Amino acid sequence: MNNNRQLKRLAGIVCLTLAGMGLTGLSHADTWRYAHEEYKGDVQDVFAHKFKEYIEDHSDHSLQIYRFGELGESDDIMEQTQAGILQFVDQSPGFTGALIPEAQIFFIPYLMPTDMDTVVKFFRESEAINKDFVELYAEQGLELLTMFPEGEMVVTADEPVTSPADFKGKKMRVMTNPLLSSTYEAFGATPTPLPWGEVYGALQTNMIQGQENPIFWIESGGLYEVSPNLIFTRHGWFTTAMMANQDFYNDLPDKDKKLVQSAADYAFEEIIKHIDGLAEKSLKKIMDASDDVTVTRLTDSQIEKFKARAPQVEKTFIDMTGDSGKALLEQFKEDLKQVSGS
Ligand code: 6CS
Repeated sequence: MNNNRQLKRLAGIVCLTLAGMGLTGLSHADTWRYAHEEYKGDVQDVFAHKFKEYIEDHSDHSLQIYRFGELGESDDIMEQTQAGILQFVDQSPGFTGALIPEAQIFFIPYLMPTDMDTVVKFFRESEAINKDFVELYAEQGLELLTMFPEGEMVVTADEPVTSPADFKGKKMRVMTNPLLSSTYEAFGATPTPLPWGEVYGALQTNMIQGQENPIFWIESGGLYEVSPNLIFTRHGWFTTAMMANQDFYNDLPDKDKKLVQSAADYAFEEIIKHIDGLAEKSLKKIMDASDDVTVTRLTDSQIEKFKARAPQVEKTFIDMTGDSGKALLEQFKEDLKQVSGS
């Protein structure tokens, strides 16, 4: 064999070896871990399973999903993700305030539109959501993959509430972010921050007299059993955020980064279909299950009394977050103007 042929043969062997590594060594199948904050069949669980379905249908990787309680509370699963024990997490901004104060923007009352189509358009198109928040989460070692709405916030209480005066003396459970406490203070109530695991028991024992959540959760968590007066205040939407540990994400080959992004996009579209009509279905289940439930839909003039308290919460948000929060709020409002067409 002359030198030339020997070289060609060697080159061929090297090529085959590299191709083999590509199939077996470099692109091996991994099992990724994903935790969220809800129960079987709830919105975050549906999202997680759609994400899993896409990943598993389009790669050799598999996804292990952990639901509420299996690995602890919301703060625990975030810590585990930051530490790299979990690769993916869904944590709602309601619990992210200490880590990313700007995430509390969702708790400025009456900032978000009330109709679902506009809300969905906002999540799809907003620069604040799709660019600014990505940067804010990245500063905490997190690759934000998507934010999505779960449902309109509805207040439940021990009696119907139609004005800030009716909230006087009521301890209202809030998720553990300081801005949401400011909102309920502004509404005339006494805010009581609690992790989710303590809410049902606290309502049952009258330690607290109310809370807020989307209807599907009031139904699935049985909150109406212990807090039967539902009040539609139209002050906000429950939003959540799904993300990856950033070191894990950055180390993925490009094709897996694309896979993860596409899986998040697919799950987003599926969840928008899932939440369409979900509140109505859940309300019907509640009404069928209980004779004690009352439903109060605030009139426009009743809403005005709560809305009048929103500017003080907006000011508190800026005090808490400084220039970064102020810029985010401006972008948020600009994006809302674009999607509302006003
Ligand atoms: O109120 C809460 O804490 C919970 N609410 C919803 C809709 N999802 C998860 C969260 O922990």
